[in-house]
Amino acid sequence: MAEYIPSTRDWVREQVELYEGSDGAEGTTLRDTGLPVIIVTNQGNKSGAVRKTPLMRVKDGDNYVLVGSMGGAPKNPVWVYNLRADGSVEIRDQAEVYRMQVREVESAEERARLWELAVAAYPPYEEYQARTTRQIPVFVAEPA
Ligand code: F42
Repeated sequence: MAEYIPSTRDWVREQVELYEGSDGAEGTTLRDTGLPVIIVTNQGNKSGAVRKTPLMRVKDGDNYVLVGSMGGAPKNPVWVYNLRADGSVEIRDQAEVYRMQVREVESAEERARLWELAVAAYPPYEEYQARTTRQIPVFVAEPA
């Protein structure tokens, strides 16, 4: 089993600890928004270490949509490069943990449909896209 390297950001690391430590009973929403969050566990593409990233929960049937928004920052979050390199992940949604395969959404049509779902689940995504010139990457995680 590879070593787990927690996020360098306190609030992110603490959310992962609370969420996983309570088996998905606590820490499952984004701060006081009440909106649900999932935890994506994957491998770092350089370190090979286990990485855990909380993301907003956007569902499309049995699939999850992963949005690399990082608050509209100019650069992609690092996890985007990890998932491009290796799409094999585990997704925790409250008490359930699923093995999933992630692919980046390439077609404009599919992206438009999933982006709409994402904004419906978490409206600030729209503002984040307006804040940056990069196109925010969108991934879909499907049951492995
Ligand atoms: N971020 C989003 O982009 N979208 C969301 O919907 C979202 C929701 C959300 C909800 C709750 C919450 O607590 C956080 C949320 N975040 C959301 C923030 C998200 O969890 C990440 O913190 C954020 O996207 C930044 O991701 P990051 O991968 O850039 O993380 C940074 C801060 C980080 O900790 N990086 C590590 C580090 O040490 O700097 C990761 C390093 C890493 O993965 N290294 C790779 C390796 O091999 O191990 C190498 C990578 C390379 O290619 O260089």
